[in-house]
Amino acid sequence: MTKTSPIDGQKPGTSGLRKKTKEFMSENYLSNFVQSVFDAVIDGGTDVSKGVLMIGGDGRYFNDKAIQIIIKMGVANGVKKFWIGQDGLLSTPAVSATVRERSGSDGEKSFGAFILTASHNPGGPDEDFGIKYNTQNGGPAPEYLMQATFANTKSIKSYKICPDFPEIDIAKIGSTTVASEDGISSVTAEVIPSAENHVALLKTIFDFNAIKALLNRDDFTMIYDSMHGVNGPYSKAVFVDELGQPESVLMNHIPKDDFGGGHADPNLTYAKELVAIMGLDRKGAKIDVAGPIPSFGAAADGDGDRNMILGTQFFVTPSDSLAVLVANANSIPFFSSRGGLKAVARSMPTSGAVDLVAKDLNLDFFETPTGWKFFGNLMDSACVFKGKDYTPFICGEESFGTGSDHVREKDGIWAVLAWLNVLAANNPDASKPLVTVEDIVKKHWSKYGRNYYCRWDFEGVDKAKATAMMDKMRADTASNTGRTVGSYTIATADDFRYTDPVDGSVAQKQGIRFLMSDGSRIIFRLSGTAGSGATVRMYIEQYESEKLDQTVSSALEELTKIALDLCDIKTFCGTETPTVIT
Ligand code: VG1
Ligand code: CO
Repeated sequence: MTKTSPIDGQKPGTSGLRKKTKEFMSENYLSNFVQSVFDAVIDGGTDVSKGVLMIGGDGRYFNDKAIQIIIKMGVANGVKKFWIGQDGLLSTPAVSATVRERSGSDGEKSFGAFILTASHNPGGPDEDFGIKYNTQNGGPAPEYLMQATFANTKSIKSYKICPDFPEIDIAKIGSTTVASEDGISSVTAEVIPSAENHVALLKTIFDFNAIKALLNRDDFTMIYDSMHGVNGPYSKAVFVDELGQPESVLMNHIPKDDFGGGHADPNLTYAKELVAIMGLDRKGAKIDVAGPIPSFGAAADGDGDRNMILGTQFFVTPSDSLAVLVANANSIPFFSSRGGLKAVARSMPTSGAVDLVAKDLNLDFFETPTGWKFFGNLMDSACVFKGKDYTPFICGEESFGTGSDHVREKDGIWAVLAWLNVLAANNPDASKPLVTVEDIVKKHWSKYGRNYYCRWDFEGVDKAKATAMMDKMRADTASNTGRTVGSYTIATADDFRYTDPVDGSVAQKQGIRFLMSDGSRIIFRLSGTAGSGATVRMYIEQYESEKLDQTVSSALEELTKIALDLCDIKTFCGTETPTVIT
């Protein structure tokens, strides 16, 4: 037992706890949180001496040290077996896949995992670190477990650690067994290959032969930017080792503990190297490029759960990407072989493009709060909660996250392979001209119409001021309802509230919505992943059935002005200029 006392501000956000690395490295910070998780997990009825605790991360600064601390604490808390990703690396979707798929030599399975990541937030000693806990289904810890964890952080008095447990060499695959002093029990820490289980799973989902044939066409080229995050080894395993592509299709595929000084966030602003190669600028407008442009470009974030999809001089918004994948899902064996896609879900701020497809194809449809944990219950509805079966299932968020019920996290490389599988299905004959990413999206718009959409982020604003701004809009929902603003009428202004249809839990204050009478929407949220300060997110959407070829900024010009007026961010936060537009 090591004495400690509560540290303020250890409330997990949208996806775990994220803070400045230095704060995480300060005395007891990590240990307090980890002990609070162990206590919540054990109080929740998990016997941690049975089964395996998995640990891995996105490779950011402090990843390696944190792993050794968690092992020593795990031993002291009764864990007998660990699986650790080689070099400390496990992408978020790979953790989910490995928890679900891996069996040890005695048939043992994992009961949970610590993932060391702050996702797309920059890494390094002066940037961000993060930690999240996933449970036995491979998904993020549910709300009640995180609430119990947070409560524990506020009353913690001591934590358990075995300081003498040896450091594990995480660079080498293999197992280390340490017997207890009395010789009665032993602890085994096994370093496992990071990509093995995830890649094996992906191979059962997609038609790798069809994808290979597409990639081998003379008129098809691709490039995949891992942004120096954890995705590098996975992209190599899939595209080079399995699909036989040259290493030149991989960009920035060597993980670095500071992501090469960049911001490993796959969007038009931060993936600028890739975006330029694909012939676009940060607004998604075409630029002149010397030489040929690849047919397909993609990028991943720090922990490998996000994806950006690009065609030649063409950006696919994440909301459109979700809708197109749903419309084409049955060309992917994982869905067709199980009787076809059954249900879809999107987070509330994600555009309604997928809603139209769900309606057309008569699929069950759900609108959830932001964050992947809400999708997990829907996927587990039958197998865990004995309710209706919503699988096969696809879901996604506007924040470059897409996935299915093959795991319980969003999965960056899954989305890239899904697009390639859909492209392959649209190009059955290699002697015919290539049907491109742009062709597929435009055909989709001509059938369903287009949801013009953008998100503005105001990063690093003052938290108190941003909160005051949100409080004002919340207080004004009733008086705003029915108001006319420019050429729009606010049909409903509210604060999004979600009742989970599977377990009945209620999530409140999930975002201020202005729902216009013509179906357009303006939404405001405060980010739950900012490492420090606050980030205001403003989401704008307008549906058009006819005018399909406008630029996003001109289609959304009036609504954007209205949005800035409605929130009055200028007065509250002193700025009207976003740091990122996606
Ligand atoms: C953001 C995104 C959200 C996503 C979350 C975790 O959350 O908006 O859609 O699920 O990040 O993604 P927020 O609360 O900052 O808006 V990741 O790739 O950072 O784990
Ligand atoms: Co991520």
